[in-house]
Amino acid sequence: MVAPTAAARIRQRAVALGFEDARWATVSPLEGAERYEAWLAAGMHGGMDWLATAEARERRADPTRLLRDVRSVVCVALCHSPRRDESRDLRLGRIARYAAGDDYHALMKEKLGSLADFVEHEALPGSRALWYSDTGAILERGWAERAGLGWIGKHSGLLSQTLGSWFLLGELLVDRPLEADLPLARERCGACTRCLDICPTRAIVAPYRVDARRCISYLTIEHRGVIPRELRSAIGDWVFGCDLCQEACPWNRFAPEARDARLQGRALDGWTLERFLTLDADAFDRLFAGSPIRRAGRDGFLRNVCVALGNRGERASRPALERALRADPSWLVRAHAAWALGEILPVEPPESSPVLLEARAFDVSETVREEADQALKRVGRSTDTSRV
Ligand code: B12
Ligand code: SF4
Ligand code: SF4
Repeated sequence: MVAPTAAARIRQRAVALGFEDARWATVSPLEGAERYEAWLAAGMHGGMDWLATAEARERRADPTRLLRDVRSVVCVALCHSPRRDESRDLRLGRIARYAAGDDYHALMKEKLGSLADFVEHEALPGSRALWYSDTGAILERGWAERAGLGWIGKHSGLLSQTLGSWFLLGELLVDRPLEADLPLARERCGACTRCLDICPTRAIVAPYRVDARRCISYLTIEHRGVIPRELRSAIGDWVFGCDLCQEACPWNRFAPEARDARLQGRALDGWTLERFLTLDADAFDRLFAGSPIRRAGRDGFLRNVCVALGNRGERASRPALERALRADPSWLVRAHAAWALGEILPVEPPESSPVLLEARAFDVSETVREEADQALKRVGRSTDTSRV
């Protein structure tokens, strides 16, 4: 039998380690597994193929595939900063709050690893506790909802009355039962539809259902290729992730501050969107060492920067974009630089687009030539290349 104080001690230790909350759920089939299957069947995972493998699906449906004899799932919430620095956003474009500081995966490793140790050696000696956060084949929101950390909002994120939604999730799978769960959080979205209404790409296709292929977070972080042209303008100046559906949520008005200073946004003094375009692969890795932004990769991030500059439409950005279109080693970056120039040039005299003409005629990549052609059409130039 489990000592009745074990769960309370785990919760206390979790809070001491810097988590805002910790709750636990009993293991039995999760409603979320069916929702997950339906989401995959509709193709809403886009290019995130690792989510759809047979192994990933089986593990999500059955956590005993992760830890045989698992009896409890302890779910924790780690708050990141709820604030944005507007002057920084002006310089760098908008970065999702969770990603503006150090990589939370490293913090989870430290804190959850320590909590797992505590469970195995002190709270439940001889037990096994495995920790997960984000990258594991586990339905994190579904378990957190079951554990009573909060409810699933219409934007599909987990939120709570006391924490809002600016927090990340982590879990411990434990092979021992814990005492009765704490009461569940009541669903409090009511008739509100603010998150659906604000989403600029209409990615929340129905309450609780996000089509990742349209979500700015997916397009700027996980998506590896060209950003669909019809979605580019709606991305605005988000260069990594998107927070709009959470910003619109009334429950975030009183969200707490991050307790761990490593989750506060980095200043990146001296950097601007235009200067990001000078980053080569090594410089990118150095600048974003320990930051979630590395996930997008150098080419993906610079692609996003071009889209943001195109959407801002400022003439002062043109030299940086022209340099990128002429000389960037990545066709992906050149293609989006061409698009961005097409968004900026309409306010310029037509003869000021030689770089686009050159790219349309001579770039080795067909995609870049096509983007340059489209951009030139937008700026009203003839498609005649003889003047290059
Ligand atoms: C793939 C993924 C993405 C994809 C797809 C997101 C999505 N909504 O499915 C993309 C790249 C778009 C993404 C974006 C973001 N993500 Co993400 N992502 C994941 C990941 C790896 C898997 C999510 C998944 O399985 N999606 C498939 C859907 C079907 O499952 P689900 O998200 O669990 O969805 C729940 C609801 O859809 C619900 N549901 C479905 N139908 C119905 C119907 C009803 C009636 C109800 C009540 C519920 C319901 O059921 C599911 C739970 O059981 C998880 C980590 C993990 N291993 O779980 C992180 C995770 C969900 N992401 C997270 C974060 C922070 C984000 C962003 C906020 C980052 C940002 N600022 O840019 C955005 C938010 C976008 C959004 N509105 O969801 C956090 C969420 C924390 C929280 N408080 O909820 C997680 C848990 C990572 C972590 N460890 O903290 N993400
Ligand atoms: S993160 Fe942005 S794009 Fe994605 S669902 Fe929310 S508001 Fe829409
Ligand atoms: S914005 Fe409204 S509908 Fe969306 S999650 Fe928040 S309370 Fe729920």
